[in-house]
Amino acid sequence: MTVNYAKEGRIAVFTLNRPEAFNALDQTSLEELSRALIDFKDDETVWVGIITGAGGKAFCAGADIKTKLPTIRKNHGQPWADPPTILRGLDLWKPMIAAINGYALGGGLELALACDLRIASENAVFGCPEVSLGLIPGWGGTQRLPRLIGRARAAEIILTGQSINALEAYHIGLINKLVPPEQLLTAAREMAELVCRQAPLAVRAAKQAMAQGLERSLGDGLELEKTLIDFLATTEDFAEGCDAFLGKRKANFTAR
Ligand code: CO8
Repeated sequence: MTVNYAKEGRIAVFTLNRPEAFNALDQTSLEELSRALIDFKDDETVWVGIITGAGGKAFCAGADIKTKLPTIRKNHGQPWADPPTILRGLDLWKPMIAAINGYALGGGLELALACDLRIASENAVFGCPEVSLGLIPGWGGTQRLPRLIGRARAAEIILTGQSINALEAYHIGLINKLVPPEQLLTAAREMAELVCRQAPLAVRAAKQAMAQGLERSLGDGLELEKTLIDFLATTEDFAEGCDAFLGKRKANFTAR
């Protein structure tokens, strides 16, 4: 398999598995990733996803330059043809954590940007080298990077094509947490466990409100927030959360 997909309790772990090509995404890995993400989306037993790369060197070195990039020329002018993933085409409100264990370049950085939280090992390297190939970050990078770190920083990374190290990425807000390589997956699991302790429908509504709200006016975003509150008001987990607080006990959430 080019993408390993495992469920560990409430957590689903996606591991890009082409270490010989620095986990570059070819058509097969995109299709396998798409199938795994759709399963994760539909499976009520798993609440939070972690995505990482196999081998110690790379999270993902982007689109496969040998086999994937030539299809761009072939498909030019055609409707979007990549399988639905968090890069594009799949609305997934369950939270995703990127555990970045080395190079996150081009489409690899874009995959991390499509996650909600990013934890990186100290040896991680980030960059968008697409302009050096005559391309632009085309899996959402030109849109998500400036929204995340601001236009000036994003322009520097995208227009120069130069990489930055993990410490710099941390300082500019590209990643949430920086850890030694051997602690990366533990740190990602700890963060996932923290999210799993919260009411899952509320977590998903919060993700949806943030993601869709960023594309709307403040007024429309506040309306969206109200719609989601109206939905959460009817859930068993809302009653359970309040009841547990007042009863000074731990809440038992069921995603209902
Ligand atoms: N695609 C295919 N193979 C790759 C890729 C890649 N992106 N990156 C690395 N590899 C392969 C190398 O070809 C090499 O294979 P082999 O051993 O068979 O020659 C192996 O991985 C190891 O690579 P290196 O020997 O180069 O290892 P180094 O340690 O010297 O360098 C780097 C590691 C810095 C990661 C280097 O390999 C590199 O610069 N890779 C390319 C990174 C890059 O340019 N990424 C952007 C790709 S374009 C993209 O992502 C566009 C996304 C949007 C697409 C939109 C579609 C519609």
